[in-house]
This record gives sequence, structure tokens and C-alpha cells, in this order.
Amino acid sequence: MEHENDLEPLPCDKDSLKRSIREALVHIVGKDPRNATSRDWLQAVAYAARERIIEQRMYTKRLFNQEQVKRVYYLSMEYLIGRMLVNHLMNLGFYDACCQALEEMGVSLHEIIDLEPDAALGNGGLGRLAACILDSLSTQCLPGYGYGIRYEFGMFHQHIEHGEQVEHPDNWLRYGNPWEFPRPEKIYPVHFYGYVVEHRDHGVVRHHWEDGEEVIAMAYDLPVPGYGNKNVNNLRLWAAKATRDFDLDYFNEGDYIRAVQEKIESETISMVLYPNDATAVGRELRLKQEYFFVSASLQDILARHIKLGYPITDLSDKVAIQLNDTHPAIAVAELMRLLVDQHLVPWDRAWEVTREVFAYTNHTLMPEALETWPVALMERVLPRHMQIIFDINFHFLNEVRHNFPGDNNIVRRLSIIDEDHGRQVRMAHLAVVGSHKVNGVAALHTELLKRNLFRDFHRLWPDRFVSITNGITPRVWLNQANPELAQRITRQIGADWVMDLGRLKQLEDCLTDAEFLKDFRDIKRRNKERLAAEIRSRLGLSIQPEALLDVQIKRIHEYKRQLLNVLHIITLYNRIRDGHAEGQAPRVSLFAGKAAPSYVRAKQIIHLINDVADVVNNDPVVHNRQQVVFFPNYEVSSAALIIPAADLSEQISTAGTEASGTGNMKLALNGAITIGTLDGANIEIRQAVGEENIFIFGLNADEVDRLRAEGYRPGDYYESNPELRRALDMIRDGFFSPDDPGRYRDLVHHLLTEDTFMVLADYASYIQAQDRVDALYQDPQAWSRMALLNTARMGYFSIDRTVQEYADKVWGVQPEGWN
Ligand code: 26V
Repeated sequence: MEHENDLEPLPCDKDSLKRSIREALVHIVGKDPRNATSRDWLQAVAYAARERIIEQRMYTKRLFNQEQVKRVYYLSMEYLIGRMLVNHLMNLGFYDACCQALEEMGVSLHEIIDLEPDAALGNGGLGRLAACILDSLSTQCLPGYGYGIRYEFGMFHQHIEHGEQVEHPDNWLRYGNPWEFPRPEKIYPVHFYGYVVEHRDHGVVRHHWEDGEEVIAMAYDLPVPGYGNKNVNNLRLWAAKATRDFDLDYFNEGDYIRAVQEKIESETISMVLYPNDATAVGRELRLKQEYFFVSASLQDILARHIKLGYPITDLSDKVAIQLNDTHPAIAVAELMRLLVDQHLVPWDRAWEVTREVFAYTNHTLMPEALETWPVALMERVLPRHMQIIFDINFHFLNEVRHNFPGDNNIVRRLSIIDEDHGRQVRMAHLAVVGSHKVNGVAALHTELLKRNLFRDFHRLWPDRFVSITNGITPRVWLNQANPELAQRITRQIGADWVMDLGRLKQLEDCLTDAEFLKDFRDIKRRNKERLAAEIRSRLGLSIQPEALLDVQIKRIHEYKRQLLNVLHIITLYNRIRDGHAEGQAPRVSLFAGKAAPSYVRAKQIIHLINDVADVVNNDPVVHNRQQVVFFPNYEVSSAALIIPAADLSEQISTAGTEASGTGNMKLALNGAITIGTLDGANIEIRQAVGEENIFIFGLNADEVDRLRAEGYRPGDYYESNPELRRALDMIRDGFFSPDDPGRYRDLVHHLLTEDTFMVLADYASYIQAQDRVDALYQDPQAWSRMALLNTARMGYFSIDRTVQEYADKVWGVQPEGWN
């Protein structure tokens, strides 16, 4: 593939990096090295890295084209990729050289790392999973492309003011983004509104979508380097641009301001990430965002396919598309439109191709998260798609009738159109019908999908459903986040674990190695000190590094039950004040997480945590025996700081509600012990680490269902458990909110009467489990042995295993050369 115009690959030794950094500083950033700021140096280093990355991207692309590979496209509204500098330097293998190069120029890499803003283009688990999958696709040399939206504003910044969450815009592009390559020539029109005209062409009915508005999608490429190889994949994010900079009609009429206003309105499509996690929003702008990035991505995928000379009807030989939840599910109708209306493929053949191409991952069972769009809205915004969905549904329901003759109820239940709630398009149904595989993200989750949400679909097409348990990337969540532990492990068992996490099993041999165990403990301690320093500088609070660090870090949601944790904290507090906690280990309870701005009860939970923290942290009676921290603005970079320091991992959702969880895996990998329910991937974590190495409590999913069916009465638990009653009374009566004693009356009332997520039912069992945690922590040897076993047994939860399962069971793609 050599060509006379090819470059000499840029060398990656220290001196070459030094030269590149200095040149970038002067030529690109435009600064004199004598008075460059830390941020200028950060930009310069990023440019030096990206020069090398983009070369490898070019060769990767050539190789994939030449080898005529099948590509997998991941369609996701969210990518929580966080900071990129350390990741890229480590994956490319010149982190150390870069560190030295900078040092010789009088700059500390460590000091500039924190200046990089997080790319927070996602809400939580779903977005972070997408980022881990991209890392794995590149690392495993799989031809994988991400497609998403280049939000101008990502996840909001959370400030805590007087104990309450306040949202601030995330202007992450303020200083520019050195990792992205704008592609002003990669543009596609995306159409909205208008109407459909039918006409006949040699006896065939054709559809024309006319009038309405057009927005331009422009590509920005973020190269995704693999670890330890030369493979660099691509994440393509779309930004909305006005079709013409100004609408000439208005312009000519002299209405200059109106012309500019329309430009701005069309560009709002990619302006902001919806900050909802687990509640569908049903707003027109959200639908437009979904269609905008799906349409651009599919046009781009088809253009590549055709440019490479492949016939359109062979699409599924060369293309697999994964739908990350239903957010991109309109792709099913869009691909049908492109095939039938634009490429004139007959309907039946187009439908075969479509189903072979798509697969759909479901990430939640929460009913309020299921996306539905009013037929009237869809008809107005996407008139041709609404027709196509009706046609898909017509053919599909015929198949249902054929399979279940005379059963009209099943037809109604399976229909893509929900007729019972004012005619809505059920996006999950469209996704299932239009895919050849549907997967849940953990074993229990897939079982519950088959049993509940997709019960009828499972009866119809049992083979369509597969379970693929989530995973996490060891590159980010151990190698980068916990460098000391990573190096110590490498010294013990070699470096292969970074790409083959199962190797950590060998650490079991160290259970009796006093020196290794001591190092393991000391590293945890230093990670806590690092976190403590950050907490001191952010919050002015000094936490005890010898205390048990108990963390619950995730979105704030009732189903995740931060309230259960708070009830335990209050119980401990009461025991200390009563003098009933003499032998108790000192404990720091740390929370971090954002609430959806419109989710009133979740915001109240944040307020309560901060109110309880205020009381506990300022009570001289508990001095240093118990502390409570709300760590503000949880994001990928704060996760990387907190996780390596944690002792105890709170995974306490009501059984049957958390699809998988991935924080549970990150924490266990870093030697935190889990206290959790039999929910999501916790079940598989228990299986992996052994039930003696995890603290399981509470009702299981079947018991939750049974109790609910029998008639759950939370008041009974309140009446019969004095410690629970006392804690709830204190919250209700204003003990933690003396300035506003009624603040939590409604919250407690809800717990006593409805308690949707059965906090009270699991309280007693949770407290007992916490007592066992406390007892174990008193025995540092036993604790670190158990912690080490958690680290050693996390191999299964590598994202590389997850991605291999997708590649084999769903996509039919293979690794392609390079190593
Ligand atoms: C829904 C919506 C509705 C429209 C507005 C924006 C929006 C954003 C996100 C969602 C659903 C989020 C679902 C989600 O994040 N699920 C999490 O997925 C993780 C990865 O599979 C899994 O580990 C978590 O258990 C699951 O909660």
C-alpha cells in the first residue's frame, strides 16, 4: 500500500516528541514557549499526539478498504468519553516519553492533565458503555465506527449551593477541541416536515418527500486509538449547520435579522444533550436530534458502501449496525426509506436487508424510559417515516395473526402502534421488529426482558433474544485510573492483563504473599489520600484516610436507592450518639451523582444527603468516627479519582430494576468489596468472586414481585423496626433541616405509604449486611484478602469479552490485521 506521497511515519521517541510539542506550541497554538500557560502546553501536547494518531488512522482505513472487511457501526446518542490525553498517550505507548519530553521543557504532565475538560456527551451507564465499547473495538482491531452527536453543550455541570443541585452549562468546546477533525466536506442534508407525494413509475408506486425544512449534518471525526496496536478507529459526531448560511428569501426582502434567526434555529438541533436518565422526554427537539444523527449516519454508511463498489442489496455482508437503546431506532424506517425510495430496492428485499443489518440493545426496564412518539407528531416531523412504520406494522401484524390465529389481544399488544394511549409509536417495538438480534445487558436483565417487556416477542421469535453481559475497559478503569496498582500487578504477573483481563486470576497466588498484600493495602491508602486532598481543596473537608470509604457513585434515582444508604448513615449516627457503636470502624460515606434537572424527588435526595452531611460532619460527638461527603459534579474524571480509593461499593438497587450496572465492575476491579442486591450484573459478580466475597442482602427479583402482588405495606416495617422508625422520624420532623422542618415531610410520607422501590422492606437486611461489613473491616488482613480476590476475579467483566460476544453472536465481524 506504499505510495510515493506517503509520509515517513513520525517517530515517537522523547526528542521527536519534544520537537513536535514545541512546534505545535508555536505554529498551532501560537504561543511563545517563554510565556505559554499550562493550557497552551496541554493543547500543544494534544497536537503532537494527534499528528501521530491520524497517520495511523489513515493506514487503518486503507487496510480495511483493501481487505474489504465487514464493518460494525455503533449508533448512540451518547458517548461519555471523558478526557483523552492520558488515554491516547498510553494507548499509543508513548506516555513515558511524553512525560520526559515535557519535563525537559520545564512542564509537568501531571499538572496539565486536569485542565482538559471531560467530553461529557452522555448521561450515565449507557453513554459510558458506548465509550468502553469503542476502546475495545480499536484494541481488538475490529473495524468499528461510532456515530453520534457533537453536542455543543454536554452533560450540565453540577454545583451544590446550600445543599441543593444547581445546573450550569457545560461549555466544553470553549478552548477548542484538539482531538477532533472537522470535515466540512462530509455533509448530508437532513429533511424535516413537509409532505409525501405519490406517483407511478412503470406501474410501481413511488414516494416523494417534498417541501419542509432541510438541515445540514457536518461530520467531526475523533480518532479512537487501540491499546498496544496500530489500529485507529473513528468516532464520527454530527453537528447541525444551516443549509445556507442565510435564507436568501428573507435576505432579499431585507429581513436580515429573520434570516440569521432561522440559521440559529436549525443549528439548535445539536446544541444540547438531554440530561434525562431513564425518563423519556417526548419533545419535538429530541425526536429531531434522533432523526438528525440517524439520517446522516445512514447516508454516510450507504455512501461508503457504494463508493467501495458493493451492490446495495449486499449491505448486510459488509455492514452491521448496533442500536444503542431505542434512541436511534428510527434508523429502521430511515434505512427502508433510503433503500426503497432512493435506491429503488423492492420492499420485501429491502426489509430482509434491514433486519439482517440491525441489532438492538435494551438498557432499561423502567417503564417511564420507554420511548414512544405520538403518531401526530411523527406524521408532522417525519411524514414519510410514519407511512413506512405503518407499512412495516401491517406486514408484521399479518405475521403475528398467522402465528396466533384468532388472538386479537396479542396483535394489540405487539403492534408498533399503541392504540390505548392516544396512538403512539412504540420505538422498542420498531427496534425489535427491525432487528435480527435483541440483547439485554446482563443475565437477569435479559431474563426479565423475555418474561415481561418483550414476552410476546419472545414467544414469537425466541431466537432473536440473546444476553450479553456488559463489561468495562481495563485500560481506563485500572491501567489509567489506578496507575500504582496497575504497575504493581504488572510487576507480579506481567503486562498481558491489560488486554487479557482473565490473567488477573494469577493474583490469587498472592493471597498468602504478605509483601504483595501490604503493597495492595498501601496503594489503596495512597489512593485515598489523593482523593482526600481533592475533597479538602474542593469542599474544605478533611476526611480520615484510615476510615472505611463507603461509596455510592451513580445517577441519583429512586430505584438506585441512595435513600437506603442515607437510612443506614442515620442509623450509624444514632448508634454512635447513643454510645452503642464502641467497636465500630470509622466510616466515610461518599456520594456522587447528578439528578435530572426536572426530577424533583431526586434533587430532594441530594438535598437530604447534604443536610445529613452537615449535621454529621459538625457533630463533635461523632468526631472523625463518621463523615458524609457529597462529591459534586460526578463525571468520568471524578470516577477515575474515587474508584481506586474506595473500600465498599454500594450497588443497592431494588432487585429487578438495574439492568446491569458497570460501576459495580469498576469498583470491584479496583479492590472495593460490593454490598449489593441480587440485581443486574451483581448476580454475575457474586458468581465470579464467590458468595463469601460479596455482601448480598435484600429481596431478590421474584420476591419483590411477589411482595408487590400480595400488597406491599411499608408502614408495617416502620412500625416494627425501632431503628428504622427513629431514622425516618428524624428526617420527617426536621432534625436535619432545622431551618425548614417540613422539608422532607412529603418524602417520608411517600416512603411510609407507597415506597415504590421497597426501601423499607430491605432496610433490616441491609443494616445486617453493613454490620458484617464493619466486622470484616476490623480485620485488615481478611479485608484485603477479600478485596484482592475481587480484583483477581474480575476477568469476565472485561469489555473485550463483551465485544467478542457481540462480534460472534450478533455482528459477524472479525479482527483485521495490524499487530
Ligand atoms: C433514556 C432517555 C430518554 C430520553 C431522554 C434521554 C435519555 C437518556 C437515557 C435514557 C435511558 C438510559 C438507560 C441507561 O443508561 N441504562 C443503563 O445502561 C447501562 C449500560 O447498559 C447499565 O449498566 C445500567 O444498569 C442501565 O441503567
